[in-house]
Amino acid sequence: MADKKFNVAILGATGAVGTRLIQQLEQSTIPVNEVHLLASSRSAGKTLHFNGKPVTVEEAVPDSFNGIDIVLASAGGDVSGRLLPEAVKRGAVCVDNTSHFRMDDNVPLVVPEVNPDALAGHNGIIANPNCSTIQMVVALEPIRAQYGLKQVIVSTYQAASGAGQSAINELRSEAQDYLDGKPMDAKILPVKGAEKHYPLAFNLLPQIDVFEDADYTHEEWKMIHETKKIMLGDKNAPDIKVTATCVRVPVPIGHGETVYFETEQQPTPDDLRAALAKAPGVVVQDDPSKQLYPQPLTAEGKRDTFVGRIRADVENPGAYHMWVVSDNLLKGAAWNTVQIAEELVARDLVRVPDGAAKLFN
Ligand code: NAP
Ligand code: 3JN
Repeated sequence: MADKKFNVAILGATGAVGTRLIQQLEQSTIPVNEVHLLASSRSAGKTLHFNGKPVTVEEAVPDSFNGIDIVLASAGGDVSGRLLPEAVKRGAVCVDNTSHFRMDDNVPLVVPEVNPDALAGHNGIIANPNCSTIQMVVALEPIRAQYGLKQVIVSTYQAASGAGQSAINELRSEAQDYLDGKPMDAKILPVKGAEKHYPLAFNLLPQIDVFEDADYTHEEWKMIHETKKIMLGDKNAPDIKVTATCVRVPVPIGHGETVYFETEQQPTPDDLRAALAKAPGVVVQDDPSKQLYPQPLTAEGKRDTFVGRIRADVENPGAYHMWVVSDNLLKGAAWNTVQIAEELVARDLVRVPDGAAKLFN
């Protein structure tokens, strides 16, 4: 096993996340034998590169997974729902970046800094959480582990790239039109296919994805349920109360979050800084005297989650604020996905248990 090299397929390889999956795999500790780059028929035949060598993009079909050991998937929930069971049937272990399998009881939802042991009983599919959830739980887990956690109230400031390459393009062309004094033409945000579209450039959109129960958006419900599944193993766990407001901001890359939380004990802000400073994947940037705090521009291209503005709520003992920023396409998507795959390799878990494929039929 020590010398094994893995055949890896990247599903959605041409997308905003997929291109970063290629880079993160190139920089990973995973010993790669062959890499297969899969997308839709639209991109079949295009040339991308892996470690400097050209690789032709293939149309993703069930037989694309013959002989594949690891699938890194980021081509949307419907594609994962259709193709990942086929990959598992053919013996490939899949790390899925979409929401399709996240709440399935047979599927671990994993952030390696928080719940890596959930990988142990996997059935061939492991889910990568939503980007906004990942960076929040990376910052909250060291606090929960040391001081207990009762409640979380989060507001997000989410970059355009969370909605795909087409949303980044839309933000750029709207910004140019605004500066040129022309009308802005919104066709994608806040949600592709919705009845109304609004410009994001020079604006804020308090809607990410569609509206659902209790007037929360789908993105807000994802943050609530995913946080509970990752931290407590149950999407409805009552032990930590979580509520969210998700807002799209005119930033290309890098999600910000104000996280207000209440702990069981009453640490000082310095205690919280110390707990975060030694936590894996976290970089504390918190010095008001030097105007040091995390920003999307400085987080872009990095794998870490950056935390600053840590302070107590002076009118509510045991409650605190912090500001959390991360590259949504890396720690929020491609890096977390590849990091899960690294963990599977390190733990000798790149195998599909007998009979697992039927769980996803
Ligand atoms: P994107 O830039 O629009 O890229 C979509 C990718 O999916 C492209 O490679 C596209 O290939 C491929 N694709 C589309 N339809 C396909 C099909 N029928 N068969 C095979 N491949 C197909 O989107 P993105 O931002 O990379 O996001 C992709 C997905 O990743 C999202 O839908 C979402 O599920 C997930 N995501 C997760 C997070 C997170 O929070 N963890 C964040 C962002 C995205 P073509 O080039 O052929 O069109
Ligand atoms: O909008 C963002 O900033 C994050 C978006 C994530 C996303 C976009 C389209 C589809 C997801 C996701 O991963 O939660 C999905 C999805 O797979 O449901």
